[in-house]
Amino acid sequence: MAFELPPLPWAENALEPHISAKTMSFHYGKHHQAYVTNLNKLASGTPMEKQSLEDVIRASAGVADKAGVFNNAAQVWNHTFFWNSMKPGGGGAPTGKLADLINTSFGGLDKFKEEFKNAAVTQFGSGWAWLINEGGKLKITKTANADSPIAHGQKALLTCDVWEHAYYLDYQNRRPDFVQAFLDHLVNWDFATRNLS
Ligand code: MN3
Repeated sequence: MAFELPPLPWAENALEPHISAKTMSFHYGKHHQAYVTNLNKLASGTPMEKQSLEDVIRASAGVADKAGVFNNAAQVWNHTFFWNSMKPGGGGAPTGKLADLINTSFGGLDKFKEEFKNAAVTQFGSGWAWLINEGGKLKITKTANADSPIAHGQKALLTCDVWEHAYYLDYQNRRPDFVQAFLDHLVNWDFATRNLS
């Protein structure tokens, strides 16, 4: 069975004015779609066709002649996770258990946002910033290019794509403004909470 481009969880213009419909049409309709198309070409006629996306990522991570498979499979997974990490009218504050974990792990929501923004802004070149759960202790990480927590046995709660294609049409070189908008207006705490269980 071929790998598929999952539907967006909201309309392409739903995140405006923070992320434009034009950015979404390229980012989802062209970039994300291309990773799916490329992965299917690479998987065609191999045992990968019957594997889950996560298994393909884990099996190809760090394998020299599987770099193309890894890059495309991880980017398919990372982007689907990124769309779900945002919602129209997002931002605000987490509640319940997640709020408690943010407080105990970072010393409060403002500290979390500061640390997440710093990771996202200092990722040199293309990559991702992540909130991950390590057995009840939350941590912020960053990965380069296509690299994904799936490849490292980590449990992700949220991510922000900091490849230039994620923000250049709307923010040009102002990555910090994009990350701030993600944290203040887009982040989907309900999705992060569901990932806790
Ligand atoms: Mn991207």
